[in-house]
Amino acid sequence: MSTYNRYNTAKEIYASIGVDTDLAIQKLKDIKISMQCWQGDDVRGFLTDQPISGGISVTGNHPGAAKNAAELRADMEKAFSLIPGRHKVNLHSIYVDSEKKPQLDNIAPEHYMPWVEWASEKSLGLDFNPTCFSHPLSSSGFTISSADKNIREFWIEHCKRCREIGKHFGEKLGQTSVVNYWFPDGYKDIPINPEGPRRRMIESLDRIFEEEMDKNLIAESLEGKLFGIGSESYVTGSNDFTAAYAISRKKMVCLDTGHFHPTESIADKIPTMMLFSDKMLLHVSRPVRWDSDHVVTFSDELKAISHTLVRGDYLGRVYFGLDYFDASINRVAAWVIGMRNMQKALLVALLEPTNQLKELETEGDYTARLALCEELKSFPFSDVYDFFCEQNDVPLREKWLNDVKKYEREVQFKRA
Ligand code: RNT
Ligand code: ZN
Repeated sequence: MSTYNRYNTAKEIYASIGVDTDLAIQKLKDIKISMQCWQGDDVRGFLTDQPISGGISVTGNHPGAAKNAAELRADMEKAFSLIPGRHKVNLHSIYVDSEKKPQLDNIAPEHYMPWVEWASEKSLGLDFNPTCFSHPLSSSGFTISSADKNIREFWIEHCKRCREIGKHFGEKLGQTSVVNYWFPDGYKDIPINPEGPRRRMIESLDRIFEEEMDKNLIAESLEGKLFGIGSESYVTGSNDFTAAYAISRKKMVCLDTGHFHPTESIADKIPTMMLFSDKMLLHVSRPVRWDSDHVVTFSDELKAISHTLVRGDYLGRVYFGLDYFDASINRVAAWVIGMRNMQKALLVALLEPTNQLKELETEGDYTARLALCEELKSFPFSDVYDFFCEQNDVPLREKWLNDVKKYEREVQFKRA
């Protein structure tokens, strides 16, 4: 049966429970997901040869990682050609693309010019991140909450410069640039004075954000963390600290799905956050036992998050960024898998008769609520996703893998 015919059958099935598949597709098309550049080169960047540090790590040795910005862009283009829709690219400050190699407290928009030109040509948005890890000045385990004034000043300046760059991206591309702040600061062992670093972090952050910036150009978020390797006992920017700071300063909270206890549901945190802030950022990742940043799968948690977003009508208030790095598989495939999974989960949620379910809940008919939710799980959403792929000229189902294998043979494996 053709994709179109399958779609029409699915459309009828969904229509029988009051769901408009055309509308769901329309909404899905408008959702931009920020694709993390750092999946393409194992979070190395193009500034130094420092190994990755700061409580995060990449494992695997699949050949063909991008070695420079041109290769990284080519790889991302390949991935985008296999993902329906127009999206965004998430850069870290270490992805400088210029002759000059500036210090992190010296970076400026000029060092990212080719990225802006490329994004503008491809109609992509650009997001940005300070890189407060993998650097000699973060090797003590502290950055903006360090007791050492020189260390604090260096990272404050770095973050201020990142804001300027984000603002520049927003101006040049006509799309809000999301700048996300995350600090690895913490103690391996139990601190006597947990308040000290947090007070310093507040002071540093207030200085970073001193200058008001146009929220249409730059939307800023703070990402908390449970722990990292080397900060097992204490993280200055814990979830509670970060959420409280962000809300009190009218910044966004970034919830990273890898930064919580394994049994904690992120889906349930979103509606609470949305009561206290206008917008938020989601870092979609997959923790396996810890914040291991595995490739995002089509998991129950991902679906639960998507359901929460649709049911609460939060889609217009949430920015999406993928955040994982896996070097054990083809890096382009890793992007495609995660991006398509995010879309599929959102589509499943968009194909739900939300109002009907809300009514059942209000009436107290929990039997029908559960029965319908369970039946919906085996509705033919994949026929709708296939149709969406076809409309967007990208391969259906597993067919995209052929393209990646070919690219791997012809491009990635030929790299030095
Ligand atoms: C680390 C955070 C952070 C990073 C990226 C590379 O725990 O999740 O978002 O993964 O900045
Ligand atoms: Zn993250």
